[in-house]
Parts: sequence; structure tokens; C-alpha cells
Amino acid sequence: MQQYQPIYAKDYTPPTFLIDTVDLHVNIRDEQTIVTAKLNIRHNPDSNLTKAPLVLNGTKLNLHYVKLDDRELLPSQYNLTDTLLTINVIPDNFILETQVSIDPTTNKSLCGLFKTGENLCSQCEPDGFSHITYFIDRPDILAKYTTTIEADKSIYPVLLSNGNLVAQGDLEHERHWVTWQDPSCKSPHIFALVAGKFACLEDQFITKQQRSIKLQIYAPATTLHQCQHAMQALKAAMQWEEDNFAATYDLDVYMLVAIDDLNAAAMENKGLNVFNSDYLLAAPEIATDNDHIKVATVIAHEYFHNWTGNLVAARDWFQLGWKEGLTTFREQLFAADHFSPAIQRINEARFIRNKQFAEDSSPLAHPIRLQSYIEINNFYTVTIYYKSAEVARMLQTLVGKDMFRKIIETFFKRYVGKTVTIEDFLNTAASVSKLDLTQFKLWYDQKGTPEVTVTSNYNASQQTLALTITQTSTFPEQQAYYFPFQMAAFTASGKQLNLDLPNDILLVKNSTENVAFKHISEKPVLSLCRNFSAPIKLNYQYTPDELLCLMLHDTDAVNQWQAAQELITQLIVKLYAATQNHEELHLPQDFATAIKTLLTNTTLDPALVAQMLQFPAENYLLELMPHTDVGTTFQIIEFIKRELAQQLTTEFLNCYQQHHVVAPYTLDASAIGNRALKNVCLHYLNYCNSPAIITIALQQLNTANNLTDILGALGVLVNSEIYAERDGLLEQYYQKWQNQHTVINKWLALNATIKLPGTLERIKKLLTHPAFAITNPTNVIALLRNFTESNWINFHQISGAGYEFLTEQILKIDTFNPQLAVNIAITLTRWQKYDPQRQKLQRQQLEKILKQPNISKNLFEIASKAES
Ligand code: HT7
Ligand code: ZN
Repeated sequence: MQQYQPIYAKDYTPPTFLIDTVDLHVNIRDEQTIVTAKLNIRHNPDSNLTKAPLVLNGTKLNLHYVKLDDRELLPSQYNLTDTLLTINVIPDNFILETQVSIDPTTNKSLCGLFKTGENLCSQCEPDGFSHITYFIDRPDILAKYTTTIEADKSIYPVLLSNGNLVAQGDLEHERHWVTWQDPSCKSPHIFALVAGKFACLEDQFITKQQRSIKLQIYAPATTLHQCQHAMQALKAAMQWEEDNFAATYDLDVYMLVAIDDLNAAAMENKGLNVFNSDYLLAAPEIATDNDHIKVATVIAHEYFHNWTGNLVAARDWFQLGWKEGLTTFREQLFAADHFSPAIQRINEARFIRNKQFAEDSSPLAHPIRLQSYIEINNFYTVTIYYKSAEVARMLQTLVGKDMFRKIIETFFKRYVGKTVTIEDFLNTAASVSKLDLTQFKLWYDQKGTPEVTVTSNYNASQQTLALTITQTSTFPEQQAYYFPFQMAAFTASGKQLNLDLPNDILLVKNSTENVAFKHISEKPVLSLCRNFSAPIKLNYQYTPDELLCLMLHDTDAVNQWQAAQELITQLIVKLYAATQNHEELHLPQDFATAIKTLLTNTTLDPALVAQMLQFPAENYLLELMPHTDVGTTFQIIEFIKRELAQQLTTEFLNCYQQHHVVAPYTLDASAIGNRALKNVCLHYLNYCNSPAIITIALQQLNTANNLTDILGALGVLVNSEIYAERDGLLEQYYQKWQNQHTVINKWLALNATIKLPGTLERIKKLLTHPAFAITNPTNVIALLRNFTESNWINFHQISGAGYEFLTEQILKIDTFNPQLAVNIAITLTRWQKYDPQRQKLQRQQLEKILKQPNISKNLFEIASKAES
């Protein structure tokens, strides 16, 4: 078994050398690309290692020469390994020139410089720059870059890099060159280079100071018409950040590029963001409502990085959670301002509960500020992005919106052009707000999800309500957290009671808090942790009546949704126990009545009802019911849906018809809500196994003017037990959309999530289908990750065939793209949650992975942590 050494946060030391300027020359040729780098280097006055050698990172580089102040070094004057170039004797201030060759055409890792389609693109976060040239590849090396690119004119007509285009010209043999100069100082991971055939959509943004910024979106000519939504989103994001945090873009040009191969949604390279085309292209026929929202928010996210990550840079990778969390939080605020705030927040709460809580209770649990890592690529996690965003949100709740804005503005002013740590951010927050954040900082340094148990005691004669709030942690040595706990109370008929709480917020600090409320005229129904005010697991014993009251009357949409989730979860738990006792299953009448009330209620927002009708995700159920049998839970969910569909056919049909609005496509909240509710109704109606429902679905499919409705209908038809044309329909859809990468991913996902038996064989066949390329991350995620994470019944089959299949794919992918291999391997790290037989089967796969002779550092770290 391989051994890789962790890097520890406590070992951080300032760099021994600084690099002030980088002069790159990238000569793109068919067989190889030659990269010549001239680095202006000096000793770091803040480093006391005055005699230390110069150590440059470099991976998969074919070194041609090294020159120090124009003199070529002999091989005996430096030491070269697979990943480092070490030069021993060096002056205080010097120019180092290196020349290397690389081969982007065979680079399938999507790190460094790689080929995507017929184009070339770079990805340098976190350490890809040293896959292009020798460099001190760490975020606290802030330098000014000048980049000259030379290439064939017809193959690579567009040549892009960061900053401003300052010169260009033609060369012999139909070649050309361009020079880009970036006036800002940047970390190496936000360097970018793009070369190829692109069309360009252009617009401008006028800043508050009346500066015009040129906006350009580069995409293949065939997809340029699908970039309008992205352009609007970009302008909205730029405006929003100026309005909300007084932060403006610093350069004169801002470019976005769409490519099909990237290991993440997008990358915030300085002035030259690169996007996976699924996260940039959008139009009604190729993107669902959610895709449109996703495109807008990813564009905003990358733009917001210009201040958190680029202009203010993370000092080292242990601060990753700071830049990603603060950027994600602003992305969420932006989304709430541009789409339905209620639905946005419900989705955020759901995502944390399904994904982050699962990560936090797995062997991969880690604090927002990591203490160590083997491979930083493994830590672009839901904790780093989304728990960190929740922590930023809690800070905003604690200090108030205006004060939060003041903190951010002060922080930006104080640290522009500098590198920061999480302490720098919290110290600024504390000094500006005058709040002691010592205890609050634990959110960054402790891992795991706090469990908060609330008990209440209502005294009718004294009209008092006593609450006890206890927080516990799965990690016994941990200290209590400080967090805002937003709450309200209602009468049984849904009237809000006055709790006399400032901003409805209780500040929780101690492991046990006792709180008393006076003048409570009747036994209250409590609405707790409203708006998901803290990322905690809440335990409170609700009765079904209380839940129904909250579903209908709570003024907080998150808790209306949460009440419905709780009602459904309670029923699943109850029916699971009944199955274990070999009792016959039946659907309680009051449950059916509650769902009927939702379907017939005309005052609730249809978008919210659609959310409330969705069942809790399997991951979430497994958190609550660990070690239960996946097959039994699946059958119970199917039973409940079937019973509801049969008992409430008329209500589902009426609701479907009321919200099936035939009109031109618009992206407003009401149209989105109607589509969401209609498609949820159709999903339920499918459980009637009725030809009439097939007719409705086919009609929706054939008349739809948008992808949301097309996929709503297709999802129903391909999962129908009575519709025999499934494969013909899928083939028809493929033929129509085969040239549209983003839609083909939907098609792969559709195949992957068919709940009927035989899906594993279907997926195996699709591995050789022209629609699927194992080197393409979005194809792999659509087909393989959707199968393993959203097709429980087929993936977790008790034979273990699903697990074996996954391991085969992980190992295959690991040979060329370790980041992608880890992306699909994460599923296996949750094995503790399953029943003993499935635990054993999943562990066997982890052991098998670890026994392979040459697995990557990435996969080793994940599999070894999961297995132990
Ligand atoms: N900061 C970026 C993180 C990233 C990435 C992007 C593209 C390809 C591979 C990547 N590895 C890490 C993305 C972001 O948070 O916006
Ligand atoms: Zn980010």
C-alpha cells in the first residue's frame, strides 16, 4: 500500500522567496507546447531562512534548461525530482529562466494545460500552474504576469490570458502571437490560458464611477445564442455587488469561456473565468428552470471571487473555507434577491442536511479550517463551501445586515492586494462590530454537526413557556457553539404569539440554555431554528397536528417545508417499524388528509407546495435511520406514494391541471412554481399505473416549450411500469439532442435514475455509447454519480454488483483523472450508515481500491480515511 505524507496547518512558514514578475512565453505546437518562463525572484524579507535553497514545484514537465541571470545551469547545479526543482546557491535577487515542454493533447487530468474538444484550456487551482511551468506554486506568491501565446492561426484563432491584450502579430507558416498583461498581482492558481475556436458575445458594464468594462463570453459559434442568460446574470452580479458591498470590478475587461471538460462547475481565473458549458449555456429548450438559476448563481459565484480569493487572496490552502464560504454566501444572497428567496433558502437547508450532515458524520468529516490534508483537491467539499457559507450567514444574523456590510467593506479595504487567514477575517469582524467572536470561531475549527435538543413545558395556569435547549456533539472533547436560534410560536389555529424576543432570535452559547417566556395565552406550536438560522440537527418532539399547523400557518417557508418533511419522515419511520413487526402496511387517514389539504389549498405558494410534496432524500433518511435496510425503506416510500396517488387521484389531477399553464416560457417565480408543482403532481399520478396518465405525460412531452416540462414528462414515462415504449422514447430524445452536450447529460441522468430493475445493465451498455465519454466529468457525473447517489434501489442491490461496478469505474478513471475518480468514490465512504451486509460489501471495495498498486494520492487519501 502506498504511503503519502500529510501537510499540516501548524507547519506554515512564509515563503523563502518571492516572485515579483512572471514573463511567460507559451508556444503551442501540434506535438508539444513549449513554455519559457522568466521569473523575477527575490529573497523574502519576512523569511528567516536566508540560506535555504530555491525550491520550485513542477509536475510532468520535460525540462529543457534552467538559466540564472542568463547563465545556463549545469545539471549538477540543481536537483530534479518528479515534483521539485531545487537550486542550491542563489543570490538575493535574480532572474530565473526555465524552459519546459508539456503535452496538453494527452493530458486527461484536466489539471494544468489540457485539450478540450479541439481547444486548449488551463486549470491551475490548486496546483495546476506547476503542471505548466516550474514555480513556487502556493497562493501567497503574488506576482504580475505577462503572457505571450504563439499558435497556429487556423486551429487556434483565439488566444486568451489574464488582463489586457497589449500586443499581437502574425508569424511565418500561418502562425500568430498575442501578449496579455495583467496589471493586478495574483496567486498562481488564478492564472489562465485559453486557445482555440470560439465565437464571442460582447456587452459592457458601466460602474458607479462611470468606468466601462468590456464583457465577453467566448463559446463555440453553434452555442453563442445560448449565452444571453449568462450575460444578463453577469451584469446583474456586478451591479449587485456594487449595491450591496460597494465592491467594483478592477480591470477593464472581463471574459467568460465555455468548455465541455472541467473538473468543477467553473473557475474564477483573474478576468478570465472558465466554465463548464453546463454552467454557462442556458435557453428554455436546453436548460431547466433550475439550470437557469444554477447558471446565474455560478456566474455570480465566480464573479464574487474577484474580491474573495483574487483581490483579497487566501494565504494558504488551509484558508480555502474562508474564500469559498464567503463567496458562496454572497452567491446565495444574490440568488435570494433574484429568484424566490423562500425556495432558495429551502434548497440551501435541504442541501446542507442531505450532503453536509452526511459528510460531517462520515470518516471524511473535517472542520472548515482543515488541520491537515494529503491532497487539497479532495477538500473542495460541501463543508468547505456550504457549511462555511452558513457560518458567514450566522455572522450576518448575529451582527445584523448593515454591520455585516460594514465588516465586508472594511475587510476589503484593509486587505486588497494582500493574503489573509480566517483570523484576519474574524478579527476584522470583531473589531468593526465590537463583538467577541472567540467562541464563534469554533465553527471554523471544530468538525461535526451539533445536535440541539429542545424540550418545552407549557404552564397553562401561569401562562408561561419554559424551554430547555441542549447542544451535544458527536465528538466528546468539543466545546459548545455560539449561534443564533431563530424561533416563533403559534396557536393551534395558526395565529402567531408574541414571544417578546428581539428579532425573534435567541442567542445560544452554553451546552444547556433555559429560557422562559411569559404571557403565552395558550399551548404554543413552536417554530424552531427558523430560516435554518444555524446548521444544526434539531430534535423536538412534534405531534402530527402541530406539524400540520406549521405546514399551513408558519410564516417561515423553511419551517413550513421542514414540517412537511418531518411529517413524512415520521410516517416512514413508523411504517419501517411495522414492516419489522411483519404488520400489514396502511396509510394513516390523517396523513392523506394533510396531503389533500396541501393539494387543495389555494393560499400557499405553488412552488412551496411542490417542495413540501417531495420526499426527504435517502441520504437524509439514512442519517436518521442508520443501519436500516435500503430495500425496505425504498418499498415503504413507493407504498406511500402509491397509496397517496390512488386515494387522491382527483386532487393530484386537479392540481396538475390548475398549474399546467400554456404560455410562452418565462423565468419568473410564479411560472417556475407552477411548473414545479405540476411536475410533482405528474410524478405522483404515475403511481396510479393508468393509461390516462401516460396520455397526459405524452401530451405534456409533445407540446412543451421548455426543458423542465420535457424532463418532467420523460421522467414519468421512462419510470412507468405500464409504458412499453421507454427505449424508443429515449432513443428519439437522443437522436434529437445528440449534438447538444448539456442536454445529453440530462439524457444520461435520465437513464441512470430509472428505478425499475435492469438499470445497472443499461448503464454498463451506455459506457460504450457515443453519448458518453469517460474522460468528460459532466458525462461521468450524469451517468455514474446519478446512479450511485440517486438510484438507491439499483445501486445498493444486495448482490453487491452495483458496488463492484463502481469500483471498476473508479479505478479506470483514477489512471487519468484522480479528481474525477474521487468525485464518484465518495459514495463508498458512507458505508457505516448501511446494514451489516452492505457495510461488508462496500468495505470490500475500499480494500480492493487500496490494494491496487498505483492509485493516486487523491484516491488513496479518501479510501484510506474511509476504510479505517
Ligand atoms: N475555486 C474553484 C475551485 C476548483 C476548480 C475549478 C475548476 C476545475 C477544478 C477545480 N478545482 C478547484 C471553483 C470555485 O469555487 O468557483
Ligand atoms: Zn468558489
